[in-house]
Amino acid sequence: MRRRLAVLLACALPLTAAAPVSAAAAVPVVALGSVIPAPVEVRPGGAGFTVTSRTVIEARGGARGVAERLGEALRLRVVGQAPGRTPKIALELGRVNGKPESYRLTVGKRGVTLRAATPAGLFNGVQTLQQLVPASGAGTIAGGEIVDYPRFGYRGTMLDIARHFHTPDEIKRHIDEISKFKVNYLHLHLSDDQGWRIQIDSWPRLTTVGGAAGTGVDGVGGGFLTKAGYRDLVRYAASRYVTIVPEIDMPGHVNAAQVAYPELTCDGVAPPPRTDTAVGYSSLCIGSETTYRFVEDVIRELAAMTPGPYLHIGGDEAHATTEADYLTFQKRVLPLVTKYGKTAYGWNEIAAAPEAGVAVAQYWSSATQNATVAAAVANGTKVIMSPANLAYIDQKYDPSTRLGLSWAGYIEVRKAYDWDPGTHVTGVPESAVLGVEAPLWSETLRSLDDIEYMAWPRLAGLAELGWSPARDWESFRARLGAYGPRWTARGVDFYRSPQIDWAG
Ligand code: TNX
Repeated sequence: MRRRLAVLLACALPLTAAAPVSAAAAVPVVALGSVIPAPVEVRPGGAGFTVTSRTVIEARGGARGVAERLGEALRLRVVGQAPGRTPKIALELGRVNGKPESYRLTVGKRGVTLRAATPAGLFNGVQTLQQLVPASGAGTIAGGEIVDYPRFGYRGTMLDIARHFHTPDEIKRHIDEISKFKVNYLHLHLSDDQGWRIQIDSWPRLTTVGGAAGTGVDGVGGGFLTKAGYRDLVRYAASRYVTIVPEIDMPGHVNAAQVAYPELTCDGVAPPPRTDTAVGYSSLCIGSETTYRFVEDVIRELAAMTPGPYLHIGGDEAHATTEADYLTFQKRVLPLVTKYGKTAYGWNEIAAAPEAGVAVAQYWSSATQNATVAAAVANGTKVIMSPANLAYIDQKYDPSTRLGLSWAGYIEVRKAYDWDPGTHVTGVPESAVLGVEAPLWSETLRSLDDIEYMAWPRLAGLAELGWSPARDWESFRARLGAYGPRWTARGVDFYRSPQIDWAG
């Protein structure tokens, strides 16, 4: 059994990996290059290190928090200083190479040393280290050194909790999983036509009505986050070095808000609640001052409970708003986000507004938007890449996928992996790209299993596009196949793509 695992891991070695140093030994040896996302530099060499129950974790000062988490995960003791020859994993804060989030991991006979300039860098290194400890818990990490840092500062995914409310516990479990791949932003789509999911004190009916039982697609996705619940999620995410990006979608996708507050429509009449999946039929009343009082209240309250830099104001598919009204709206609303200390972030339609020069545009739609986005970039707008036909992890893998939609096409694992965010849109150079995000819309999703099945393994590939400097499908494919048993061991429901040779 052990031998079989060793052989499987050996077969899965990517091009950059070391050969197993002790093929004859009974314990598996995990190559330094087997990690997802692929590290920037891997220099195999020297004796490896075997983690046993005698291994201690050594950490001082600012390294202690991350070390405690590693200790819990590996069930090892954490100490301030380990005596002389004790086999140890030492975590230390100190300069590596000046790159944000970087870390250096050195593996030798006596132990492992992980060094980073910041706790976020240490956390990244710990994610790498955990993938190097054999899934079985026993075994040897190959000797050598990794020096690693991300290509992009923003590696994100989005979860739609408007179409279906996913509970704080489900969101936390998802945060645990995404952070293992160094995904560091979680965008929460908090409002849409079918539901409103975040408590706003100055407009309480948004959640008492808009988040009530019976809201959501098919009327089965009710619920909302209280302010305390949201703050708790923000803290939980931060402890995994994940930043929450809240989104209130407007001026379209507002039916749930208008059901709760009919004064947000132009005729003052409440529309019927909607539980279907149509888009593009609702709009805030652009000429009404009530609209801007509402928007400012929401932005102010949301900004006050969000420590992260971004506040997403939606802006997509506003088909029930005229183009002129759309621009009028953005002219007032984009500066409001700045007023409350946040960077405005919106779907790529916001790029049409001159005020978007200080904002971030999330590229999702087809080539018809490219010229507008490129012009905005020339005016200072930064871009997050989420092209729907490649990065939308709510799309089916193939025609037989039970969950998901397919309007943007089928997205198998290779398709999600094999593109370049730095050159994808003409006129949007890598220097204007902050990173990559994989949105997960929830029209068809109900449970955590559903979330996981759509996210994994594609999100691992998109995380690699955001982190690693180069992509190599054959290498990724091999590393992914070897990773499968880790998901299985944690009970994560993933899609066993036929493109991958799954181990275990
Ligand atoms: C388009 S893409 C939407 C969402 C849907 C999604 C389903 C975008 C910015 N808007 O309203 O949920 O398609 O795939």
